[in-house]
Amino acid sequence: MRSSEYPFWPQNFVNLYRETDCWRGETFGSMLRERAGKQGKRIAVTDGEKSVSYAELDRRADCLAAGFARLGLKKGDRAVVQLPNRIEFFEVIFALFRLGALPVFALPSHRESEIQYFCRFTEAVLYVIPDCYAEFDYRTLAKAVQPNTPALRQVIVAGSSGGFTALSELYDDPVVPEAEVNPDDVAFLQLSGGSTGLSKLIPRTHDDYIYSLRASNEICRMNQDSVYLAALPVAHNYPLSSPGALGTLYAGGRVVLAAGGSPDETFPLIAQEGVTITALVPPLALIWLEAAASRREDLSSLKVLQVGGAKFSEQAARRIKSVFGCTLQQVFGMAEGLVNYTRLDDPEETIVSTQGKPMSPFDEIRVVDENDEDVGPGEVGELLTRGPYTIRGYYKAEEHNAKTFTTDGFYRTGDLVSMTAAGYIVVEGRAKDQINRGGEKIAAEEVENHLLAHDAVHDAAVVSVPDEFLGERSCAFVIPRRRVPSAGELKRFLRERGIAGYKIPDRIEFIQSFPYTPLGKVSKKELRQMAARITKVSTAASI
Ligand code: AMP
Ligand code: DBH
Repeated sequence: MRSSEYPFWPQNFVNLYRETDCWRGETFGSMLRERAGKQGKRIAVTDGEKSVSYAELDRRADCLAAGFARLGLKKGDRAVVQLPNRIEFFEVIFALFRLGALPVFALPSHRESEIQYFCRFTEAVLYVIPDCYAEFDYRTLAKAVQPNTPALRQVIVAGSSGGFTALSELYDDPVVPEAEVNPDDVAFLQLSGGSTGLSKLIPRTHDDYIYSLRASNEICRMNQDSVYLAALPVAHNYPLSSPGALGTLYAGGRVVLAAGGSPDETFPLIAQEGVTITALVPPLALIWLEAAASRREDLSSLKVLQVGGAKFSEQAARRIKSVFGCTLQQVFGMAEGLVNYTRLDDPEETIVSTQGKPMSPFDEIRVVDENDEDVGPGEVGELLTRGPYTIRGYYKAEEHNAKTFTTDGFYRTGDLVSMTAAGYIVVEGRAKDQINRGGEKIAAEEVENHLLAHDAVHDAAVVSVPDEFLGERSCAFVIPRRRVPSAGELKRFLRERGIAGYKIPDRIEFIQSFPYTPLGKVSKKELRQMAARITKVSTAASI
């Protein structure tokens, strides 16, 4: 596995992280086996109706691993997993972990364009989907993708198979997996939001990810009595690992799966299951704040409400404690690794006004200017980081890695931050060409490339516009060729190209030419200002 496709830590760091007990030599397979041995009867995961105990989850993962092996799946093979918050998600990923096959964590909102890319780029041999979810039939998506993905041998459906292989038919009698899985093997590929073109894939090892769970659990005080509500799509790094569903399983607690994050879907579950902790993105936190006043469910079991994925406004942050009677925890993390938390016993001022501090004493942080020189205390610069659970490079991305990582292995986060005197991070902006739409990241270049495929588009530039609810929305500036298409036509075109809905620009503006920087690059800064002005005018006009 130690190939240039999966960049790894240099030996001196490997030694350090082992000596300091960060990397303890556990795997996801062994972790579940151990919990099943110690507390087999306790519920591991429930959706409020169906539940699976630790012993059952362990057993079902073994059965499914045998079924996958029957299909020819081997250690190191990739499997694109696109499952919503259902118990099968855990059975599938633990089965893959047991075989040493790598889940590639697609999100339910991904469509043909993203899925085809994941399948092709990783040469995935399996693609696992639900039948239908959120009024979308994933079998149709699989049918569209399959002819263009030669390595893909099987589409597996959790639910009614529609001509593909049913997941339910793969629970064979357990067999001993052929190959041993090692703690320093890559366990899965997580997705980055990306900034240049398509999402990059993030190789995370058992050792490094399990360390991040252990460190998260300590900070979030997770234990056997913790009940974690997955309100966000559980394949995403934040609800998966900060401490998320996997952190909860590591602690021996109970994971409660909500099909969606709305108060209708989550509040009854909180009351029924006695949820103690959950994770939200800022727009969802605003919806919950709004709903709490008029709802009757008893939410008093909730001890910690995490908000992260995008910057949470201080004003809204101040309301959490009084409305929910629990502690707010700000979470500033990334699938590449580094996660920052405010601590549960931090002063309220720190909790509402910062995005926390690194979870591990072995996280190394630098805040630098354009020349990679450290900025002064309190000044704004780009955040660089390196540590025991932060990758040293993306999967199969040598050229990109050379730009995104310093020669001594720091990851350039693309986030502009300042540090308080107490070492807490405040997110101040972004240097990367990305829109953060309420926690959903959009790589501007990816959408621009799709727009450029349209006959009537000469050039395109996508930027963010401030938005009270989502934090940011997206605006595409388009220079038309001779004929000016309508905004609706372009949005339809993007949808037909099969991109996730959140990437479709909220607004499309036609323009004769772009503003340029003195160096001759399209000035996104000026375009952002223009977009903000246009939006303000049109919002004022509609009031
Ligand atoms: P990704 O690399 O796709 O996993 O996305 C991680 C990025 O999300 C970070 O680099 C930040 O830009 C953004 N992010 C995550 N949490 C926060 C937060 N609490 N405040 C501001 N930005 C955040
Ligand atoms: O936005 C993220 O990617 C994120 C946010 C909070 C994350 O990956 C995490 C915590 O682990």
